Amino acid sequence: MADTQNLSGSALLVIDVQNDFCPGGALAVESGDTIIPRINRLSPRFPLAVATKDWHPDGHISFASRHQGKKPGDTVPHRGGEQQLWPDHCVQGTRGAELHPELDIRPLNLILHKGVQMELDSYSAFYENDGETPTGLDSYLTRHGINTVYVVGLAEDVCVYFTAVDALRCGFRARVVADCTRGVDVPSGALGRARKDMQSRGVEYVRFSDIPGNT
Ligand code: VGL
Ligand code: ZN
Repeated sequence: MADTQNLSGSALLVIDVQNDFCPGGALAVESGDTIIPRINRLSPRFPLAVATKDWHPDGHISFASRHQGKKPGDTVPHRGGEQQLWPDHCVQGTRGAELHPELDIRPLNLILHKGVQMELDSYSAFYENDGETPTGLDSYLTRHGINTVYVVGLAEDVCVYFTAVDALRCGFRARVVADCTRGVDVPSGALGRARKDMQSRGVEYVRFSDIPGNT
């Protein structure tokens, strides 16, 4: 079992717990809101807690509505790779882009906006999707003496996945809290692949009850 006895040197990364990713939202993750009470119990136990918000300008490259004849789930070629297309979501300043009202923001040290560039998506909290533009989170965590990140939030196979993998790339230990995340599984099978890939790279899966201070 993972050594989770002591949370010093650990940060909690709360990924995209926003209205649009919760039931009723534009890109709802099934039972996405059910993880919030557990996240609220975790965040005060960490010396550092960071939340991210997916924060797109209207007309963002990742919106199917921006590409003629395309629908959510399709992909378009983009900068030598592929851009996955989604419904319009997390548009800056809208209610859908706000953190879910039940998420306790009081223990959060930092709220990081990502995906703010019109022509570039950002799934990971560490790098934008070009794989090289840093968000600044790596330096922030390093300057705070962090060596391990616990990743929770939405969605497990998209932003949680890319955040956990990039955390390893930045030299942190990365742990996903299995019962504090939920996946979209788009396209179907993506969630299973993401879990397998994370674990083969060295991301550890832990449960809420494994984390010190939980009762
Ligand atoms: C996300 C799809 C598009 C996420 C963000 O937060 O997982 N998924 N943008
Ligand atoms: Zn997005």
